[in-house]
Amino acid sequence: MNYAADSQTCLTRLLSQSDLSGLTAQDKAAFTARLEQHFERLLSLYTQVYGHQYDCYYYLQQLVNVLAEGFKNRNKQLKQQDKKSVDSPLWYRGEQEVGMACYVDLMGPTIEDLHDKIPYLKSLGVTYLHLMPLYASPEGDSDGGYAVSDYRKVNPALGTMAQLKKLAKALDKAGIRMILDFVFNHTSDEHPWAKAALEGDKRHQNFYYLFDDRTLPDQFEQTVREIFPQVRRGSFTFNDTMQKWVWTTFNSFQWDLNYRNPDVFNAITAEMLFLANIGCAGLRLDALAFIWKEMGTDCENQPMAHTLIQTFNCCLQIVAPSVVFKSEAIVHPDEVVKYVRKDECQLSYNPLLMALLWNSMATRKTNLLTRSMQKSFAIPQDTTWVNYIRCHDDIGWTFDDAVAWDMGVNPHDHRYFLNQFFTGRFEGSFAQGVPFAENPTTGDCRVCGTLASLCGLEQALDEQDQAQVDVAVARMVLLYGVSFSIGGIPLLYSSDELGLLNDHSYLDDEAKKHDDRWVNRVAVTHDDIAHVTQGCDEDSLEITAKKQVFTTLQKLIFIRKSHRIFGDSRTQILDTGNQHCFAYLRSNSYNEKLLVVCNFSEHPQQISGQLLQVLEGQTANDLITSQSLDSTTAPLTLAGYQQQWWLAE
Ligand code: OTU
Repeated sequence: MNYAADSQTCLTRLLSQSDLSGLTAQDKAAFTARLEQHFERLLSLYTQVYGHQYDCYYYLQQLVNVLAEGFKNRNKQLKQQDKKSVDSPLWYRGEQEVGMACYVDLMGPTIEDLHDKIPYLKSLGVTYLHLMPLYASPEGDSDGGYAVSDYRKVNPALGTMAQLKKLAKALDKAGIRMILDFVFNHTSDEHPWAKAALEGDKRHQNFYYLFDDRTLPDQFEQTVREIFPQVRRGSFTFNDTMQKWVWTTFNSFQWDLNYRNPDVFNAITAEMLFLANIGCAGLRLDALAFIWKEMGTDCENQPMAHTLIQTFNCCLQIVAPSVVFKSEAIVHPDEVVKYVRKDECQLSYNPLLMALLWNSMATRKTNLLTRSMQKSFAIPQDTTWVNYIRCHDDIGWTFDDAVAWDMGVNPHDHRYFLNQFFTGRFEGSFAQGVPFAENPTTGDCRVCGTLASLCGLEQALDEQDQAQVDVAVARMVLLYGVSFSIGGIPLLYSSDELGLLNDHSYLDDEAKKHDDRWVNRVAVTHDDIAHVTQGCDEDSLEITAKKQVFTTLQKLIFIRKSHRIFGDSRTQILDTGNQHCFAYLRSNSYNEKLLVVCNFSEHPQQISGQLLQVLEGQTANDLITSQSLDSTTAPLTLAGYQQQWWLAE
C-alpha cells in the first residue's frame, strides 16, 4: 500500500465534502496547504486510535471542519506569529526565557489588575507567564479552577474573555508570552456536556466513563492509583441523578472524559483551538498521563495517551503552529521523558529534578540527585525542560525506586523520612510543611508548603535567629540557582521570589480546608512587592530576608540572561567526589563552557581540582562573585549552600 498516496486521496475526498465557504480565499489556500503538509501524519495518528470504529471517517470529516473553523477564527496577528515561529521554532531554548506561574486572583485580583503587574514582571526578567486556570468553574471548591465548566468563558470573578485577550496583547508587547491551562482529562460536573449527560442525553453520556454497577469500577480499582484519598477513596463517584458510577480520577466533581469516543476528541479539539486563538504561546496539558484507560493497567501513561497527544499536537501544527505544549506528567521519571518530543510536548515540567533537589536539601547529600539526573536529564535537543522548585501543587517523591535501591536507599522508608522531614516531624528539621493526601491504606503521603517555609525561613523567623535566617535564604537561592542554570526554562512560582510564608487561612474556608495545597497558594499583595522592591523604613528581620531573596534571584536571572551558555547548550551531570556537592557542565558550539558547582550542606566543602579537567585547561570566572579561578587544578572551596557559576570562554 502506498500510504502517502492513499492519504492524499483521503484528504481530497474529505476536502470535497468539507464546507470551507466561511474562509476567505487566502485562508482557504493557507489552510489547505497546512492540511496537506500534515495530513498524512494526522490520518495515521487518528486511525491508530479510532480506525477500528465503523464511523472513523465520519468523525475525521468532522475534525477537518473543526480545524477549518479554528483556522477561520485565528486572527491576523496570530497567523503572523505562526509564520514567524516556523522560521525560529526553538525560542524556548533561549537564555532569555524566564517563567512565572501565578493565580490571577492572588496576584491581581482581576485580569485588568494584572496590567499593573507587568513592570514588576519585567523587572524580574519574566518572559513567560502561566496564568493558573481562569475559566468558569463551580462555585466553592473547583480544585483551584481545574474543574472547568466552560473553556470559552473566563471566571466572572476574574474578568471577561475580551479582557484576557487584551492582557495577552499587552503581555506580548512587553515581551511576555502567555501560557494557559488545557484541562482536557476531565470537565467539571457543571460543564454543558456533563449537564446534558445528567439530563439523560445519550450522546453526552458517552463523553464520560459511566457504569451501571460496580463490576467494572471494582476491576479497574484493583490497579489504579488513588490521587486524592483524603477527600474520597477510589476513582469513581456514584451519581444519584443518573444512577451510575462516574469515573472521577481527581475530585468527585471532575468527570474524566472518554477518549475512546472520537466525538470527545473532536469536541475537545475545538475547545483547544479556541484557547490557542485567545493568543497564548503555550498550553499546559493538565493531568495528561491519565487520558487513556486500559483494564488491568494503572491507567496512566498508556501508549494511546501519547498517540492522542501527538494527534492534538498535529492539529495545532495545522491551525496554530506557534503554540507549544507543556507536559504536566508528575509520574515515574522513565514515563515523564516519553512525553517530551517535538511532535508531542515540546516543553515538560521536570518533576524529578524538583523532588530530588528537595531530597538533597533534607539529606545534604547529592548522590541520588546526581545519579538520577545522569540517567534522566537528557531530552531531545529540540525540546526543553521547565525547571521548577515549587508550584501550586504538593511535592510528590517521584524518584526511580531502582536508582534508589542501587544507591543503598530503601525507597519506601526514604519517602517516609522525606515526609517526616518536610512536615517538621523529624527532629532537627528546618522545614514547616503540611502533609497532603495521606493514604490510610498505603501510608503514602505528599508535602505542601511555600519555598520559604520549606527552606526554614519560617522557623528561623519564629526563633528570631539571624544566622538561621541567612541559612534559609541561602537554601532558597541555591534551589533557584540550579533552576536558572541547569538547562531549560526556569519557572518561578509567584510568591517564591518574595519569600512568602505558608498561609493557613484556607483552614477557615469551607471550600478549601480539606485541600492542604492551599497552604502554598499565597496572595501576593501590593505591599509584599513594595516591601522588597522599594526602600522601606521597617527594617525587620523578615523584610530584610525577603529583600535578600528577591534581589539575589533577580541578580541571578540577570546573569542568566546575559550569557548565551545558559540557553541552547548541552548539560552534562558530573561526579564531584564529594557527597554533599552537585555539579554540571554546560557547553555550546561557541566553545564556551559553564561549570556549576553547588554545596547542599550548611558546612564548607571542597571539591577536588580534578573536576576542573572538564574546562580543558581554560581559566574561568565565577559569574556570581566575579572571582577568577586561582588555578586550573587546585581544589574548589564552597561555603555552606554556596553555588559557583564558572564560565570559561
Ligand atoms: C494536576 O495535578 C493539577 O496540577 C492539580 O492542581 C489538579 O488538582 C489536578 O491535575 C487535576 O486537574 O494529581 O496532585 O501525576 O500529579 O496531574 C496533583 C500527575 C495531581 C498528577 C497531576 C495532578
